[in-house]
Amino acid sequence: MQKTFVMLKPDAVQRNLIGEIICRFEKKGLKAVAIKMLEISRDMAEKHYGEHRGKPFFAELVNFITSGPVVAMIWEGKGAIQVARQMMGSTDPQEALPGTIRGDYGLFTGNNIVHGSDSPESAAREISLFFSAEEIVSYQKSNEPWIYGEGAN
Ligand code: D4T
Repeated sequence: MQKTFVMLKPDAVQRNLIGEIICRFEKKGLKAVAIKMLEISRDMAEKHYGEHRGKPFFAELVNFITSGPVVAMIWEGKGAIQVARQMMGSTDPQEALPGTIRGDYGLFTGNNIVHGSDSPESAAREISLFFSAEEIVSYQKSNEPWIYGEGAN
């Protein structure tokens, strides 16, 4: 099954949205295989957002993501990368549709609550940046046939 990296940004933590957002991923049927809270160092932030280095919002982005604790997670499931991106909504919360996380909880691009990997390559890179192999669990859930049909197990 595909794995994706999801991070609840400092604004989600400060605004008491951790449980609400985890609840959405759980209810969708995705499976949590790693979760931890941490403070991101500037070095790690610059690595995570390396593709944005040189853009006008880069310094602000690094300042924001290092401004308080975040929750780093790995969610597993069929098509997990695309599914999580759709659940998050557009980067700009003003444009994100109601029903998406950013559409329901955000108003400003700089503080857009959640990050999710945008491709299998970025998922692999971000997972290995934030988690060691020992921190990622592998387990079956008894509800899988109810999510994926009888072919699940
Ligand atoms: P992340 O990477 O945080 O999941 O966001 P997206 O994948 O949806 O969007 P992105 O990589 O284009 O942007 C990364 C991050 O930068 C902030 N940002 C972005 C910003 O502050 N101003 C901007 O103009 C843009 C484009 C928001 C998300």
